[in-house]
Amino acid sequence: MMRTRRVLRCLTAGLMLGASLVLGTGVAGAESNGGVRVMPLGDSITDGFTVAGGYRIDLWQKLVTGGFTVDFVGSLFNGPAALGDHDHEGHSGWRIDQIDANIVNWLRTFTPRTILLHIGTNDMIQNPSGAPARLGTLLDHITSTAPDAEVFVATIIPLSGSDANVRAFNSAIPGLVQTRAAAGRHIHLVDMFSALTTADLADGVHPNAGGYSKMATVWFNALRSVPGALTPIGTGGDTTVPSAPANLAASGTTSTSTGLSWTASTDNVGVTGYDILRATGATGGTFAQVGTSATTSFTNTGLTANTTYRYQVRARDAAGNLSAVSNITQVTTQTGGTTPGACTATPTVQSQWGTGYVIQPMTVTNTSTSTINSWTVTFTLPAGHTLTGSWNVTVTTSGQTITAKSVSHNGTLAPGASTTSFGFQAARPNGNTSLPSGYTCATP
Ligand SMILES: [Ca+2]
Ligand SMILES: [Ca+2]
Repeated sequence: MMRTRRVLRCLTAGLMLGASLVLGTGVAGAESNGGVRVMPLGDSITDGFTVAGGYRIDLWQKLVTGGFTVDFVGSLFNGPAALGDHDHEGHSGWRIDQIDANIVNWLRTFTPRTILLHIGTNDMIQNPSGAPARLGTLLDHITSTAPDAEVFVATIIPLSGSDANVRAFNSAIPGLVQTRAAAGRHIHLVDMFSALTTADLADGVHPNAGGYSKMATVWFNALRSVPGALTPIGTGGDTTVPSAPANLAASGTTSTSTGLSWTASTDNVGVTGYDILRATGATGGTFAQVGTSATTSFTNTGLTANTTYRYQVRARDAAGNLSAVSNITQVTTQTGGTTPGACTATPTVQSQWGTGYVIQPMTVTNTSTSTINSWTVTFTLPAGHTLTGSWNVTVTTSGQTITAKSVSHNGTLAPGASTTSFGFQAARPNGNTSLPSGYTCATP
């Protein structure tokens, strides 16, 4: 017990020093993005001892991935860049009574929409007797000062050497929450204790990174379970989620991209957009958001060749309500992208006249150090020019962009070798003297 107490006090000093070094000032500059104000409230477990930022890091990531716009608030500030908003109210070493002595001022200063409270660990170490009554007093001060705020009250995580005290304290919390909820207070119980074991602790008191991640998951699920907890007050109180998008399908899949489309969702107020989620592989993996769309289609680029992906989409409304996810559609990208720069294409103007020209030969040279078995030359015709003929290539035309692919007898080139078999003819407006440009060559 005494050893633990000294540990907690050292932590406080260490964290203050760390914050000063990182910020260059002793006092935080608050970050605000105009999102829903959420106050992480408690002690060093909220501050994030052993992992600066603690559960707030993964919680932030989940909120961002989920498409929620959140503004963490509080008078303190710490954590890494992955924690996009460093504000919090987690006071290292503090007991319930110390939080209680300051809570009214903090609530009036930061006016949180939602409060995440994890407090009592230092009481277990320093003064467990009467801790539930002190927590009840704190909850009354919170809910009377911020009656519209959604207050999430966690059971405290396991604490090495104080298991009986922790269990006794936690066992009182459901009753404290239920009596206040029954009285109309916006207060919710969060079972944090059962999410962690002492194996998730780094020092017997504070979680390790994995333990904090578990806490983040519990907080996130709790936040999602209460309509409005992540929605600003005054958005019309819309708590109806849109219907799930349907008939998600992929088309036009290349080696690096695929096109998605789906049937629109409906909503009591209106669908404002869709989130596109992707997992890699035919099974397993985790769906993560890769983009958003205001329409019922999306093109996902930057994919890896010859790779299987699964997609889902979900809809959102103006209040931030998210629909269930759509059906899954699976795609496998085409084998092999092109390798630019493995070859060159050099045009020779054989002849030209007022209304046209012939490029012959187009010299294609393998500039790489290995044999290539096919090549693709791309170039741009000036406006008004049209291709009237070509030879010894397969041509695709897209607007003014011409793509010419080798055929069986001229695709294979040893390192340094060239072919002069390919050429083309084009027409142009009378008097126009311009010629094609932007010749590139790639394999295959
Ligand atoms: Ca903030
Ligand atoms: Ca709605």
